[in-house]
Amino acid sequence: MAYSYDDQNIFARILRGEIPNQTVLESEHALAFRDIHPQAPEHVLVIPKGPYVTFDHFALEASAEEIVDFHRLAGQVCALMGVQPGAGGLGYRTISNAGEHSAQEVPHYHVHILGGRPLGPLLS
Ligand code: D5M
Repeated sequence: MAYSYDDQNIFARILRGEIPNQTVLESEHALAFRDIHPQAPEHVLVIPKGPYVTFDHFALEASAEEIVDFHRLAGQVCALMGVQPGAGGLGYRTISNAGEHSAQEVPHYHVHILGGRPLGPLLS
């Protein structure tokens, strides 16, 4: 499957330093920053630095090093937010939208991490 990556998307521009962001954490292969339209007290986006469009694109084509680095950074974001249910926090939700049926706005793979309030059932 050939994925087509638009290098003018807003997250690509953030990665190139062309527009500002509120960085939370950064690693060799990933960046975590605050969502511009937060839907919870804590709402952070985690993106790989490589040109991946969706979860499946990243999971199928990124290197093992990129995949591990990305998930480690996402875990560190949860720890920083203090929301880990196994470590005294009250929990959080991860979401990744892919494609038009999911209303993906930005065509660069990202995981939303939401926390800091009760989030309710996913499909409510
Ligand atoms: O959601 C994309 C998310 O990206 C949406 O919650 C807004 C956020 N967004 C858009 N532009 C920016 C900038 N410049 N900084 C931070 N956050 C941003 P999705 O529907 O999953 O594609």
